[in-house]
Amino acid sequence: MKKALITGITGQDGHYLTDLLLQKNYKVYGLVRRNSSPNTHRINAFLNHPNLTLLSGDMSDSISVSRIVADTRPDEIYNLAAMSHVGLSFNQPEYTADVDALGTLRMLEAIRSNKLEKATRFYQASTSELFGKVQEVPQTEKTPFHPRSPYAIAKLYSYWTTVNYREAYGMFATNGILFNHESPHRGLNFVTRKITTNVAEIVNGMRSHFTIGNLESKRDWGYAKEYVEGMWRILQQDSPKDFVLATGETHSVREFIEAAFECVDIKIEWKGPKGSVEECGVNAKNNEVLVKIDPQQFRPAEVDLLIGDASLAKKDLGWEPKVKFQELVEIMVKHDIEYVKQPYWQVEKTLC
Ligand code: NAP
Ligand code: G4F
Repeated sequence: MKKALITGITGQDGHYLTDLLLQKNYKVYGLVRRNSSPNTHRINAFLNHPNLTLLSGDMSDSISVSRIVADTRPDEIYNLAAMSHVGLSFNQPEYTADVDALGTLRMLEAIRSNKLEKATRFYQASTSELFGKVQEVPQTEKTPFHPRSPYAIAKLYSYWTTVNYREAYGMFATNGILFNHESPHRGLNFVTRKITTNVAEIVNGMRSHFTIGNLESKRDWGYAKEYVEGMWRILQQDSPKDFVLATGETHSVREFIEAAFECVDIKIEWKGPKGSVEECGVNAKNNEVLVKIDPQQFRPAEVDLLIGDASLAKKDLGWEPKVKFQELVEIMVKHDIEYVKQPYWQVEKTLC
């Protein structure tokens, strides 16, 4: 039985990867950080699984990281733990660097100090945010990086540390450069889930409108469930290599909002000067304002356009995403229309 250690197991990708690896009959260990309230809601369904063990640790603490590697001696490590919110990283740059940059170094050193360089395969959750102010369209494994946030800069450190440990110590250490991937398990303060939960609340008569930041930024949005399959395939190759995972389609935040409202038969019309804070989205049927602009949601530096070319993943991994933009929006809206009716939703949204 193969053993895998997942950091960030309580996150969106952690949920889908745990599900996948348990189905593949792995023994799964999850590094979980201490929280004052339970943070395992996404993996509650697996908690009684005999092949899942959660271990207390924190990526900012090299002692716990090293101890967990020593105790578990995993065949594969998926390093998903991160302060993953780009906007918030501008407010918490030092913490973001500690966890997202040095956390990776701590894990790679834990592999070395436990003499597992030749035994343990390492996957680093790298990101399309590395491309930032993009140098070419679409972005591939060869596109130069230009990070635009403390988050992306911390992830750049981790990207190169992973490459360096591969080259310096012959480790099977790889980067998955993943473009945005979403799902009903996405955190509530990422733009897609923010939109789908707010649309769900509007259609259920629980709110009249919601606010949003930059409508123009474009992202290559895929379905998280398919992306964790790609992570696993990256670690099953004969030799370590870095891969882009993406859909090859790009859509703006504005288009995401329009598509989400379309799922509930509302056509959005935009009123007011385009790109200004006076612009708003109204219900074309009755002129009711449903979307307003909140300048506080804009970032000090924005990533305007991401679109990935995952040809290498298709060729080498046989990985190709099936769920594209429209279906993804439908999956999320359909889920959230029921989700916001649950009693704990009111608590959850105030905690966000
Ligand atoms: P997520 O839902 O925000 O999950 C992040 C995970 O990291 C959570 O389990 C969180 O624990 C954990 N974590 C945060 N700080 C930690 C610390 N100090 N020690 C231990 N664990 C810590 O993120 P995701 O969307 O699943 O993304 C997974 C990874 O892929 C992240 O590294 C992200 O940066 C990267 N990535 C994501 C995307 C995307 O579109 N989703 C694209 C490219 C790359 P709590 O539950 O306790 O908060
Ligand atoms: O949903 P977002 O916060 O995701 P972002 O910044 O693209 O980062 C996500 O994807 C990365 C991969 O490219 C991951 F590495 C990272 O960990 C994370 O998972 O924002 C998407 C876009 C941005 O341009 C943002 O400015 O939406 C824009 N936006 C507009 N209004 C908003 C809002 N973003 C958020 N979170 N909230 C808003 O109200």
